[in-house]
Amino acid sequence: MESPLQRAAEVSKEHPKPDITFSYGTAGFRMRADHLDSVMYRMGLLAVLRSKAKEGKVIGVVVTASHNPVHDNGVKLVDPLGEMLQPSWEKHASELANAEDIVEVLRGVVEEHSIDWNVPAKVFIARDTRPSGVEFVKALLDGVQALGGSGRDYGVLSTPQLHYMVRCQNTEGEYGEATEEGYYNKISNAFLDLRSLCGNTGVPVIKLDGANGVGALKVKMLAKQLKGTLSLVICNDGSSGKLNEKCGADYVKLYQCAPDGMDINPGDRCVTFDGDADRVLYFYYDKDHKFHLLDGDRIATLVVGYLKEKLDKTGVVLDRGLGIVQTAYANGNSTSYAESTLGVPVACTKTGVKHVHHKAEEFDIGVYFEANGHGTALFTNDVVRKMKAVVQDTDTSTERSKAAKQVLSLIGLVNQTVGDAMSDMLVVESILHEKGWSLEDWAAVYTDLPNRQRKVAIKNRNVIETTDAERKVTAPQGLQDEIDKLVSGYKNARSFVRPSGTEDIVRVYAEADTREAADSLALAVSQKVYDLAGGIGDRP
Ligand code: G16
Repeated sequence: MESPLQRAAEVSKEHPKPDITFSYGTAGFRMRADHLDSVMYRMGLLAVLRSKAKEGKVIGVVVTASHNPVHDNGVKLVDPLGEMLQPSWEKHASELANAEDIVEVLRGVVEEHSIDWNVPAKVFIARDTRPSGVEFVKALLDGVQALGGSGRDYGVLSTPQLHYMVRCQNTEGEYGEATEEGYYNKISNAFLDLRSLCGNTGVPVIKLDGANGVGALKVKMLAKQLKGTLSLVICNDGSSGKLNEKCGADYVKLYQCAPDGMDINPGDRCVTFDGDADRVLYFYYDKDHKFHLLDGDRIATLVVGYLKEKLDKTGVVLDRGLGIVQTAYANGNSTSYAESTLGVPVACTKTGVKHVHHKAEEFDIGVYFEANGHGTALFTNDVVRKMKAVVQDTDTSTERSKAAKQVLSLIGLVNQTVGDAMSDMLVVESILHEKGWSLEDWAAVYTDLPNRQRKVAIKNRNVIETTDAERKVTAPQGLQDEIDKLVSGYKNARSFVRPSGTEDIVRVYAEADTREAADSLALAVSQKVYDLAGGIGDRP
């Protein structure tokens, strides 16, 4: 009889590998969709081995290229508690994607992890709205079936919804029901609980940029369960525009302007999702028609400030405390506000949810947000236990009991597996509603240092090497000295460069005391990258 490995090799002929080197980047494999068929098939194979290695727990696979243009696609694996794939398995993913002989690599993984072929494997799959995703799910299922695993295809879901399904299934329903309806029920119930505990009235009107992606579809379904507590005007819902084209959270953050496809008046409360709805940002125009962005740093400080206030009211003491995790992109003023005004410790990691998430687990309540709007909050069981004890032991009419109930409802509302645009938006809405804040009130809490991000195309982005949570360059030689020299010419300035793990470019970030200074520093650093690291195309 044919062995599973022989079968995998046989079916692999239907998914030939192109002459390309693949690498598991910031959020899995990501590139032009035309090159990805073999990678999809092979990730189906790997998901089966991962599931077997985790005693038959469900492993998730998401077919998405998130913020990238529609002609790209990508794939990433999701571990049993809905978190990103364990970093030590990323090397297996890259080796398998690049292998000429897949049997050798598969055998190596089986031996290294002492995988028992008798353990049944289960894989949950979902995709975003990219047309190429349909065939890719078939390729993935071919991989899953070739190694004898069972696959469940959820069709189109937001990325965080698939993360949620995986966790629900592996915790036997403790986290929620592993269905789309279960997802909407869980977060809408928690949101309505928070609304009822706050007592304030009013129905905020939100103008939402859905990036012409999956978030626009799914938020419509969520809205039906919110019982009129929010009014959502959904723009860029995919009915005409292209995915992520001049819209979506990445575009808004990068260009610091409103997306196309929205009719905005001064003071309107505007929200933008990215293409797979795992990032969210707020923005508005003031009465002088000046654009204001409320980014991931701003959301993190809002959530942490709220939780700190509630913790103080409950009197609960946490051994590992409350903290924020940021990346090098965090605005310098958000870090100072968190540390000095809120009195909360701030940790910094490399870019990527996989890094910030693990760091946040070091706190009892770890709130992580990347400036680009990707983030969530993590709570240990100890927090839940202590809050429940306060509710049980305290007169329900007291502020102390109410605060504990609010924390528990917030925990129900947050998607603890990964950043989730829909759930995060409801978290922000809950806090703003309770405080009675407009976006202007929220923006007034601290002032961002003007900042600018740019992209530079170079021949091989891997020539750029970094250290110190990506804040310093170690190669090419001399580049960091040049950046330091440039930065010293500006006030309150900071700049760094790093290769993107999702696009074939180098990212440049600069902040300084004025808009002009931040723009000019970002340009000057981009030119140095172009000159010293092998720039291609037009010089910035
Ligand atoms: C992904 C990751 C994020 C990361 C972003 C950009 O987001 O999940 O953690 O910040 O890529 O990464 P890079 O700068 O390496 O290109 P998304 O929303 O695109 O999946």
